[in-house]
Amino acid sequence: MAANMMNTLLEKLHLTSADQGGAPAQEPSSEDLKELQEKYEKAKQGHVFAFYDSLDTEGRAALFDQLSSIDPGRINVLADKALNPPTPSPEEQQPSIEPLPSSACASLLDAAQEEKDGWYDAGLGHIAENKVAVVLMAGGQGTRLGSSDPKGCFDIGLPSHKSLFQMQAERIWKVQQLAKKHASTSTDPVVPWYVMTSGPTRGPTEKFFREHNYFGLSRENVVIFEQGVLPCISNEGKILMESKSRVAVAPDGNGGIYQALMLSEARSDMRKRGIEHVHAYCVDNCLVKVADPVFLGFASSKDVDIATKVVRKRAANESVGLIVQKNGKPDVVEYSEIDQSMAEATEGSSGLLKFRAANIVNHYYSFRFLESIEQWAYKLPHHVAKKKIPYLDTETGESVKPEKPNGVKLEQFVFDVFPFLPMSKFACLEVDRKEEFSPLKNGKGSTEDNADTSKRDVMEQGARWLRAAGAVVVSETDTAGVEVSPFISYGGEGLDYLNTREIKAPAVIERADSKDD
Ligand code: UD2
Repeated sequence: MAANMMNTLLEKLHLTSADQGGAPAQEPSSEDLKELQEKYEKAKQGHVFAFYDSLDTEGRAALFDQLSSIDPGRINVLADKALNPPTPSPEEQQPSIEPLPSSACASLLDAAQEEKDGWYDAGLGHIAENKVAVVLMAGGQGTRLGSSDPKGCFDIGLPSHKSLFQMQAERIWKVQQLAKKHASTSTDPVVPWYVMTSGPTRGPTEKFFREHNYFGLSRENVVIFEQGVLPCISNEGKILMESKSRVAVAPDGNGGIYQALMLSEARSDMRKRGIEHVHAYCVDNCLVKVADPVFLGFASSKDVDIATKVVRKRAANESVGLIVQKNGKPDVVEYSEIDQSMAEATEGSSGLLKFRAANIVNHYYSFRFLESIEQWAYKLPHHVAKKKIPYLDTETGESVKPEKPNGVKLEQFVFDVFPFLPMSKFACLEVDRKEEFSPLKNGKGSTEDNADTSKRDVMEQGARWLRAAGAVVVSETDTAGVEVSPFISYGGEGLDYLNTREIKAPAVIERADSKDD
């Protein structure tokens, strides 16, 4: 991309070249410093330089570098919107919100087997032709889980003690093998894996992948990239300082994926490889079918730009977004923003929740759509999270740990791109929750969506697969279930060799000639 085009794009995204890993930080010239200080003074954010003179060279260079990558004028606009939300227009006040039209939906719970087989074969075909990539959203900080490690490193307690990252890597390996067999090709298909991290998760994630030798995948097919950050804002609209030489920042939300795909060169890498279909998914779902051939085949058969998987909402108060039709456009109402009456509304005599299409952060994109990121990424709204944000008081120089929310973090949501599409370019596939969704959200002591429920759901799935293959699963303890390695089976296929075998649960089926351990 020509330099001037890149600069125009960066301006549009309110980024500067300094943000693009430019030359190593140097202490600025007095003219450059003066220019930047004036820019911040003009935006009434001059307090960020309060301790500049007291910093050493390294501190000054770091602060100048960071401040150069932030546009204080834009931050003021976002902060003002966040702290003084504009009165919604009548259409926004009373949007027409309905479930998606049936024309945009399908369900694996009632689709004909031959239709599902058709999607599966088409999806394996795309993989065999090296047209499929996966993007893992792994920048979240797992605060509710209570672990400081990236969630993908988490061991949910399976007999194999595999991490979520390892399970996902092995599913990629297996689906490549299935595609190779399906296309009876001699070359190994490649599904490149783009792992999006954030500031806090990048280092530990890279280290974990290196230590595990990329879980058997080729290093050149695993691209770890980083999403952007946004400054934390005080309740008075001021940029908060984390220290004398650093602005307090937070990851810009999983909606930062679009800007990050473009700026990190991940998208260029996909283009070079001839990718046409992209599966983007959430790290914390232990049942996720990575590069799911059925989903890929379904979405490509409808020739949509975006498709999303949903499961039936478990209860009105479940913390999941809802896929809806808002003013005729595909949209998601996030759990943190839904009103109770809508969450509890039921449908006629069925008693089913009227809004039950639960978002599971499992999205398909046509690559051609990702080529248009420049045209709309900057339009994604920012959601506001009121938080207790430790900061440095620039009057006193004291670090403060607030007792109550003293500011806001701004984040973008990955699904806020949905309304940019006409309904004709969007599709929704309902899948079986027990086969495809068991999120790891909560820490010890919680009753759902935690490591125990994740382990239970993986083991129960394996036992179901074995029984369907004709094996007899007997359980000597109440920890029923069998872990079936992704190397053995991706979705329950290829287990016929266990027909009539007795398997004592708990067990791990790890090798084709597996003895139950
Ligand atoms: C997400 C969905 C919610 C529902 C729920 C189901 C969004 C915005 N909300 O809520 O609708 O589907 O999951 O489990 O998707 N992430 C990043 N960078 C960030 C923040 C998050 O990569 O800055 C990743 C995170 O690592 C995870 C995914 O996005 O893979 C979802 O993030 P979360 O678990 O924090 O989202 P949650 O549970 O609030």
